[in-house]
Amino acid sequence: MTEALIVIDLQNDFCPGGALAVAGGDEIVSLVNDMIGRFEHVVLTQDWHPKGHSSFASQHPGKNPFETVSMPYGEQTLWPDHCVQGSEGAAFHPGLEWTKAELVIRKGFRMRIDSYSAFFENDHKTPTGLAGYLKERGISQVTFAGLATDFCVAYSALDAVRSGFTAIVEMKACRAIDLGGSLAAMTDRMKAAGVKLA
Ligand code: VGL
Ligand code: ZN
Repeated sequence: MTEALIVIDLQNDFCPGGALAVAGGDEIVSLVNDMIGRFEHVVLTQDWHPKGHSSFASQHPGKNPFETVSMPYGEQTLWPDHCVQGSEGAAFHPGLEWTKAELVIRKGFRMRIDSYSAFFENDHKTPTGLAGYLKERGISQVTFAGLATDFCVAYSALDAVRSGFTAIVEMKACRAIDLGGSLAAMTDRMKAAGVKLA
């Protein structure tokens, strides 16, 4: 069995002081660095939106961040402008030891669709290419850490199982946004799908 660590969106905008700060987001950096040291294969994801992305509340007159809109692919939560391509907010946390990463997979770069999962965009159909990459390399088990537990980590773990991988989430190396009970709801969904919560 070959395994990989997938570090989700450990970027400035998701850490305290950032545009979409996750409480305690920066607290996981040293734990994640330890994990990077232990794993042979490391993949990072980077939320990477063009300016004016359709997931930004600023693009929906009358709407505020954390409200939802109906998109052709389903309901979409609206966010403050964050992780704009090339910005400081989109950069990895300065303490993250990212040099060992074999792949950085960027997501959310299509204007009209968001992508929480590292595997599929929010239509749950358009692949990012990550499953093919891992399979071609013989990787069958993936462990997740990063931000946010209840959005990009959870959707990635669910899609990993759906794509045929064994998926583990290292909960202490994740932090949640927790919007309207989303942490409990997504934790239940992960358990029901067979994601292992470590
Ligand atoms: C994320 C909301 C919007 C995440 C990304 O990384 O969990 N959440 N974009
Ligand atoms: Zn985003």
